[in-house]
Amino acid sequence: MRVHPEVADALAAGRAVVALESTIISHGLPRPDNLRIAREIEESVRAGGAVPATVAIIDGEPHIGLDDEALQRIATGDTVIKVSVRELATLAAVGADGATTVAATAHLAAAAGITVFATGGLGGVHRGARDSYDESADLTVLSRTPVLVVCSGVKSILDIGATLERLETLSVGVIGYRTDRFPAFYLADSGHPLDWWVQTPKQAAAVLRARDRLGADGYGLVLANPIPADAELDRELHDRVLADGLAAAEVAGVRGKDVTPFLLDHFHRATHGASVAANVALVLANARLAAEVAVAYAA
Ligand code: PSU
Ligand code: MN
Repeated sequence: MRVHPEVADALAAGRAVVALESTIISHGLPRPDNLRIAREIEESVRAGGAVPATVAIIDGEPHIGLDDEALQRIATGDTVIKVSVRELATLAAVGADGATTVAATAHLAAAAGITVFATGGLGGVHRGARDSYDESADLTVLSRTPVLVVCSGVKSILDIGATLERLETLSVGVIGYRTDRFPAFYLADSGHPLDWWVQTPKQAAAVLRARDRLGADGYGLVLANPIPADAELDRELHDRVLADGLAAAEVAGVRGKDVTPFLLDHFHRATHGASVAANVALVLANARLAAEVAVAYAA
């Protein structure tokens, strides 16, 4: 594992670091804007006072923090593979480039000693999982990885209620940020209530510290930060595009790890960029909040 010198220095000095995933760059956002957005996400972490550590695999080697050349490779490369935890060893053995999912990023970040992690949305239980068994490894990995993931909930391409039930079973704590409703990525409110919420980054850091003291530190936590109100997608457009996308995936017979990128791409094309704008707004806000939590946790 290669830790970028700036990240290594910050960790050694006990300063705030925020891990960032890279599948959102390679498979979650359209080109060519994805590279610019990846840089903006890192800037947002810096604006919040922390050091960004974007995680990806370069020539088979996990990198914790990317220089600009590596970031460009992940954003523009034609052979970058979406990697979850189970593929890390295979990719290392063959020496290929990979973009890490929430699961793989959380795993590598925790191994490097990073606790706070920002992304757009988590993977979860897919609609129809009763038949397909399609549930993201993000959930099971979070149940054994001591990170706090700042995200805007999960997309309604998933079964949100089932995802929340699984998070409960897996002992992953879910805390709202200034909300008592679990967010649905493009929409601030999924309709599902939350039992717990915090009002400040300091309070979120207090939960992390208490967790450390109580020895429950093998489990992940989710800090659910709703999309800013002025960036929400129009509900009617959202519902229509969602229904079309699910039908298109069914017709195309999309399976396995291609399902999420397929649906994201459908959303981006069918909303003519409105979903990308929403995605960017929420991920920048999450990066900023994660930095503030990391700063409070490091203090
Ligand atoms: N949800 C999003 N955008 C994304 C992803 C999920 O809104 O880019 C990516 C993340 O990297 C997440 C992964 O970890 O998809 C989940 O994929 P799967 O459902 O195949 O586990
Ligand atoms: Mn899946």
